[in-house]
Amino acid sequence: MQTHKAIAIVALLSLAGSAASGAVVFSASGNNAASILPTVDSFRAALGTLNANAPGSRGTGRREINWDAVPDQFATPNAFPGNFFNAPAAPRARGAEFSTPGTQLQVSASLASNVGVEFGNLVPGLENDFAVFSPQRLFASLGSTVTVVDFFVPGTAVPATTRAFGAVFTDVDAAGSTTIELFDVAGRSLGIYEAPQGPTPSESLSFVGVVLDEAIVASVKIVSGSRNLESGGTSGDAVVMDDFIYGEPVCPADFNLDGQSDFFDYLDFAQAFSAEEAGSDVNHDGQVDFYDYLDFVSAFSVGCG
Ligand SMILES: [Ca+2]
Ligand SMILES: [Ca+2]
Ligand SMILES: [Ca+2]
Ligand SMILES: [Ca+2]
Repeated sequence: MQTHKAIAIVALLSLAGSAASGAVVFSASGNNAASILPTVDSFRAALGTLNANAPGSRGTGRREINWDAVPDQFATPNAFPGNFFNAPAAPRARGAEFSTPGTQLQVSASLASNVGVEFGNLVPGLENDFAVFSPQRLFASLGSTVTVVDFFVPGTAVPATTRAFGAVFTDVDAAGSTTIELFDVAGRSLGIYEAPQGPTPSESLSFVGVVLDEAIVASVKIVSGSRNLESGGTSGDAVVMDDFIYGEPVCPADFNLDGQSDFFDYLDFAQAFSAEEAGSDVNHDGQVDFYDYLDFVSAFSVGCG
């Protein structure tokens, strides 16, 4: 019997001088799903309602991806298409696309497929290093430990922003090996946040999630460990991903966040802009000026898909 260990930390960070005026960080590690679930659930509660996996932005709430219903044809040993969860139809319209500077993305096999669960097909034994938060599938990049997430109005090609992102990882052995870094629309970093080290040498789970007070996150760079998964061996820290949980991707033309772009958004923006309200700082550079007006009009002309 393994001893039950769980670490949960909720920290308030002040990012003075940054576009992110405040960030609330949720992080935990443990030797099973139950041990990190309270922290994951607190993060979920901070984001709000789980929205249906349908096209269009709801303005508020959250979306999730647990990889488990991905069909075998898009799971290991086959590559996973990075735009799978931004298809223009339910249940795949979730507004997140994935890429890697490595060779390909993969989702691990189901037990029924007989390929080998938890990436044991890539290197025998990996299934004994990893555990699942949601059974049975996990997610990984091959040829690199970097995975990039870009947000869109779900089911469309219209870029969107979110106020929160969190991910579950398994088998984080080295402190600092696994991080998420949030970026705004201009590619400026909004901070790097570590997934905590697991309490056991194998099959641990770790979670890190960050909530900002505004939806200014356009992309996330994930570094999952320090060993390319398929290379095997013992050097570096092999880490893979499970559930992604993120704030509803918000359409830049939906100024009043009611889930649609219409003339009321234009009126509300014009009013906020003429009053020089902080909310009309559309490009989040700390000042309200004509560039914000240009950016909003440009987004408004594109609409929300
Ligand atoms: Ca899963
Ligand atoms: Ca590891
Ligand atoms: Ca609106
Ligand atoms: Ca501005």
